[in-house]
Amino acid sequence: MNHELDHPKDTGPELPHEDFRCGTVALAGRPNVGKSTLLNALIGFRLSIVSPRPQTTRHRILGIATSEAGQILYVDTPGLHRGAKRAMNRSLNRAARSAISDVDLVVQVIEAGRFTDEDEALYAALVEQSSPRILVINKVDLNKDKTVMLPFVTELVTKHSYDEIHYVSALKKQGLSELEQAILKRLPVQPPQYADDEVTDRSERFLAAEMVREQLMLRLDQELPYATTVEIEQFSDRPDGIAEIHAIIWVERDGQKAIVIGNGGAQLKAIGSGARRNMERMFERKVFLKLWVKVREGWVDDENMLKKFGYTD
Ligand SMILES: Nc1nc2c(ncn2[C@@H]2O[C@H](COP(=O)(O)OP(=O)(O)OP(=O)(O)O)[C@@H](O)[C@H]2O)c(=O)[nH]1
Ligand SMILES: [Mg+2]
Repeated sequence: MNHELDHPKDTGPELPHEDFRCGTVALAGRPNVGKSTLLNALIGFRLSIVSPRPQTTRHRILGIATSEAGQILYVDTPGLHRGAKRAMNRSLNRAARSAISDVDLVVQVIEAGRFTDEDEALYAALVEQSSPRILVINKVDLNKDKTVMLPFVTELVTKHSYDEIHYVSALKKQGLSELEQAILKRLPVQPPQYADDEVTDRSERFLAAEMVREQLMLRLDQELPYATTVEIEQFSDRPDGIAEIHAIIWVERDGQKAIVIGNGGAQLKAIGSGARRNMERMFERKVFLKLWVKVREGWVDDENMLKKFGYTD
């Protein structure tokens, strides 16, 4: 599998058959509704990082699903949220907003039984776009009592207009093939933009940073994950076939550094081995991962630092 492709091909392959479809689909929604879980389920590959915490995704991430019928270019996005006071949060919202324009279709993901002010704000932004929109009601596995869904959806559609509504469990992989069919039929007939074995346009370097960040989201408490980011300082393939990766975990304060390292380095070791395991699975080779923790005061509020750390989209 080639994860390294940075640019789409100049000339795509021949049209496999005359009604082959290809287009871009944004997965949008407020934080934590399951957009990244859905992306991974739809492409059949664990590409985008997932955690139980809101604001896990910080970048737009392209995931490619190619079948006989077509090629769907899914764009996972940071959760659109309100009251974004810090520069980092504003950057997340900018990335989310830019990802919903210039696409062939938007899938708005919500949680079963809940339509919050943030869902409403996203809907208002979608109405301003001309692209068709599908509502995905995710996490239906959590609703044991199915009868409560009917009044919820009835109420929803009196005030909102969607081209289609789908009930899905991204976690349990339910309702996905119907959703895929609905998406595909709304995409333009055109040749694929990527080779059929490609899953993303993101580099291994980017994905390595994400996998360290996923461990931070999973293992650190309270606000600490939001004070961290990851920079890959070195990514090189050694002659023995091992990928050597050096990453810096940036935090805002000395006290945070001590917590990330943990007692006798135990926390940092757990972060490293969790990330390394996932990298080896994704990169299909052995990984030697070295981590450092460094302090950069106020980076979360500093536009220039955000740029340096890759938050530019
Ligand atoms: N029960 C259940 N949990 C789900 C489902 N889909 C996602 N989750 C869980 O919801 C949490 C958030 O999932 P993510 O995929 O990270 O959500 P997201 O919308 O990408 O969140 P942000 O990146 O923060 O905007 C995780 O704990 C997932 O396991 C589902 O269908 N059912
Ligand atoms: Mg996400």
